[in-house]
Amino acid sequence: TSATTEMVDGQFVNSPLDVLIVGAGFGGVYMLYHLRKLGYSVRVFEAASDLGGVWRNNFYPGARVDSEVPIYDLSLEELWRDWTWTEKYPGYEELRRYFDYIDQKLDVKKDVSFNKRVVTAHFKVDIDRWRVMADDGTVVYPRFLVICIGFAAKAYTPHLKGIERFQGVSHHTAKWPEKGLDLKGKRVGVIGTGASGVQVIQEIARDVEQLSVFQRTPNLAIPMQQTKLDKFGQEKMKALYPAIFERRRETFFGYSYEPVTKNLLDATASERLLHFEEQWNLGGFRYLIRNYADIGLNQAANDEVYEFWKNKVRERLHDPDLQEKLAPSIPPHPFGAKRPSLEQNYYEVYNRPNVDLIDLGQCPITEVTPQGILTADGVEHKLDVIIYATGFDSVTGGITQIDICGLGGKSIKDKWTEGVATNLGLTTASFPNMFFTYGPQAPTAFSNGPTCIEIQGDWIINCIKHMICNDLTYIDAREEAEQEWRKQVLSLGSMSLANKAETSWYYGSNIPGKVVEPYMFMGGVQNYDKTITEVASQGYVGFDLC
Ligand code: N01
Repeated sequence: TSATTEMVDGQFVNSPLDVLIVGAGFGGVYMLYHLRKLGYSVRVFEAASDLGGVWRNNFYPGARVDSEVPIYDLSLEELWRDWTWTEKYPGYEELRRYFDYIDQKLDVKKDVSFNKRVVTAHFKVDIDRWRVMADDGTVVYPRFLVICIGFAAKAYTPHLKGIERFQGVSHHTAKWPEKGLDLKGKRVGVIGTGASGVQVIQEIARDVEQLSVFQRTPNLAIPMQQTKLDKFGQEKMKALYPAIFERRRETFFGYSYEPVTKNLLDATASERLLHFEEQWNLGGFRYLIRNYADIGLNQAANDEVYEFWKNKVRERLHDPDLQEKLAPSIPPHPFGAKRPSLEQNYYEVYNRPNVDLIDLGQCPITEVTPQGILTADGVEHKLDVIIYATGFDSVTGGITQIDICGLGGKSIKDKWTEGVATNLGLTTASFPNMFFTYGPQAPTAFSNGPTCIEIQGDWIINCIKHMICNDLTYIDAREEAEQEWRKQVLSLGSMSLANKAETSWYYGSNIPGKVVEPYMFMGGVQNYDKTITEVASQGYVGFDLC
């Protein structure tokens, strides 16, 4: 076979691929739809057995999205015109149905190869193509490689002493068993109280015999204010959808709302109180995002936001000891430094007699035993099931676990050992014709997912089109441009109060040994969009094209 002959699903294919997309979640599907429409040959390799990306792997009990619809929709009218959600914050089952519907409408699955985890991607200078191999040995040679694996593609389970000796059942939330797990009547331990932990805890507490929550840092969770949605209401709203989708690109976090422009310290006490109450009752991320302009930068303003939050939470807890553990007098970190979860009945769960909160700050885990978890006070918490809600080697972990080699045979993992370097959070120098979405040095977790994905996706699509239309072979980032971008990302990250959290996946400090630095662009979605659009319209300054 010649170097450009491809094998897809065991078949040799004669026409070489223009683009290989890795991942069939929101990003992959969006890219596939548009690139295919432009007439390019495109294939998607997806490690899971179906569409859905993060919603394929994260289906622990209670898994649901923390962004409201339609903000969380793809903006394609072909999709939203006939689709109706049943809840403002849909659960994973409904999100999976949404992906089935996407397939029905856009016929995407015919171009997706499932159960194909990409393991290597090497750039071949002799043929100006990538050689990409999946774990089943399938090899393709695309001209362009677009990685759409999201920020949570590599789950993290801590190396606890004795972990392998546990005789019960244990699962990471992002590796939930496909056939489900019956927790009724079981003694269950949950380690971790991030977004995944909060959701699983509030969902399973009523069903299990005993729930032991191992908390290292309390989550400063805020009310979701879940709402049922009906068809009639949504149909009426649809007239506004185009404006909503346009608006979400113009806001700091990619939602349709912004912080108020006033600083908290300039508002009167009664004004603050009313504003806090209003955002709290509207729910979602409003108490964070629609709060005063200075809460992310000014500690005194932030302290007041924390105080209101603490009092609200304490009202819901019966026991003073629990109040102090879950809503401490001294904030564990500035409010919003770690992502607050959206909760429904999270705090009430701790008033239940079958729920125990183990504060690891006071009493750390010593080891996992065959029967459960031993803490430093000598108590062995006997368990049938351990749920690791311990997060991810986020943002870079999913990319660096693939053996990706660019020019000169250097791997991306080696390139990023001292810190990440990308140009605009879209490409990295010496890896020509390779792009990524919803990854490092882009707004990513500081944006609503689909907003960031569409902004970056459009840029990549236009870039590929520009390359093909102008008969260009390569686009590669210039090192000086990526050093400039890195400087900006680090500088924005160091100004934010977010860097005051001790362990945070925003900075990589949740993973032992990972370089601690801001992993995402915190300068605002609208500014990001403007910057990358300008770079393209000025003829891709900061890139070499030939
Ligand atoms: O992960 P996390 P996640 N011993 O890293 C604890 C998105 N998401 O899966 O805070 C004991 O936030 C750790 O403790 P600490 C969302 O963007 C979205 O929950 O480091 N504990 C923390 O409590 C989110 O931000 C949705 O002190 C240990 C927890 O484990 C991101 O994914 C749902 C430990 C990890 O929390 C990640 O969320 C789910 C150890 N050795 C996820 N190591 C929705 O949209 C870690 N922890 C709803």
